[in-house]
Amino acid sequence: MKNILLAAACLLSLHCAQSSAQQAPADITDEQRSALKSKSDAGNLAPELLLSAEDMRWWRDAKLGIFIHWGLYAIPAKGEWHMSNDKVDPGEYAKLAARFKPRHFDANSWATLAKDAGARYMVMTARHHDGFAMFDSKSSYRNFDSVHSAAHKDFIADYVAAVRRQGMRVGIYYSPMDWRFPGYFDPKGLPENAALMKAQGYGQVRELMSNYGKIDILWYDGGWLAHRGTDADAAWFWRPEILNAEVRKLQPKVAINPRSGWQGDFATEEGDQPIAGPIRQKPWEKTFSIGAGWGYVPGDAMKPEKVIRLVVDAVVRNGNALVNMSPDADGDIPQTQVQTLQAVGAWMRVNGEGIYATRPGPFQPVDGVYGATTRGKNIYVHVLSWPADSLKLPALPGKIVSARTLAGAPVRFSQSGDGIVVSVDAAARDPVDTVIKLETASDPAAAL
Ligand code: JFZ
Repeated sequence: MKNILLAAACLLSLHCAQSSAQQAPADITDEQRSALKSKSDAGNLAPELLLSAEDMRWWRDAKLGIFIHWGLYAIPAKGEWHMSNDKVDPGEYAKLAARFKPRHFDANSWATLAKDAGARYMVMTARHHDGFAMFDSKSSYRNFDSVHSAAHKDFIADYVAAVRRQGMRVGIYYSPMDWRFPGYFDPKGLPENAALMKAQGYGQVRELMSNYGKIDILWYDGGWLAHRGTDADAAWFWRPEILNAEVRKLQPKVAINPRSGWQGDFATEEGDQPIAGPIRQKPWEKTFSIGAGWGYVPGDAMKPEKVIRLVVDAVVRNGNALVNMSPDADGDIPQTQVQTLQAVGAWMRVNGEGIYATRPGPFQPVDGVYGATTRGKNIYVHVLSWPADSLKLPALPGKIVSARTLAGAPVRFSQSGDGIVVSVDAAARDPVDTVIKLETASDPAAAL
């Protein structure tokens, strides 16, 4: 099912300006339909709200974040779209709150795991499309928040404190749309009910941006209406330029994603399909889940090799990776996910020098073969596969003075006006990415 979604998303992204749900194949689910919509953004709306390059530097340096999808949907364990997919009546769904009492919730263990995986920031669902707030929310329609659940707890408060304690940046995910409101499905026919949903959205964003200290990332999701049109198409209703102007007053430096219908400080790409093509101009973020769903669904975790490959393929193209893990109803991260993230962390400890605080270039990536990052006089060539015993790279003006892999193995190299040829003993190659550090006599200058 994930594959159908991805195939459909890729197909429609080619025509994203014109694409809309009406043109989507008729036999896809609402979840797939909604995914297609985010492919468009709101163009040039409110450019004055954009952060400066200087204010986005930490984000571009950070490269790896850990995402958490956690809410009432962890109890039925059918994913965060359960309420919509299985047509659960909102009144029935609300009963889950009385059962929400995670016995092992410990935000510190989550933040420690993320830190050990090599993450520099985290993003957690403060409220998903089901409407249940994981924080103390006075603006919540009908007190549908975690303080009024069996847990009687503000989970976002604990999460923010734990992430800060690990020295990471703090991100908050928030979905303006809420399936509990009939006005969401028919905003023109039920304008008063839709207005209640909008007021809740503005109120909750204000709470999240006011009550938890400095917030570094605001990760919107679902500035849509009625499972139809694009985020931008729904901007007449949500008025994201007004909402985000308020956000900027409360959190002047928060990095905002594009899914409120406003263009955003960075672009997003969703799903675990391979990343290809040249270096992208606007800073962007690949996001995918290592679990069977975004929210907890029993099943195997993604293999660490695949996670590393997606991280590297994003970074050599000017991107970050936001990797989702899914705590279960007790607040435990499934062991298979823990193992994957720890293996990613072990790789990052050896190879992070060629990832963190780098910029893409000076070579354009060659899909499936290599990509490059640079910082100061160093170039890091990420070799993903060896077409032959050696690899040929484009010519460089600066002279290479030394070469070795980040794992410490020797690298043979030759340099001429024609290009550079490097080779590493087969036994010293990394199965996912052999990172070769080339030290040059002069700054090679990043591509961006
Ligand atoms: C959205 C949510 O609907 C989903 O539940 C999850 O939270 C995910 C992170 O975000 O789903 C999307 C949104 C956008 C795309 C795909 C799924 N997209 O742009 O391809």
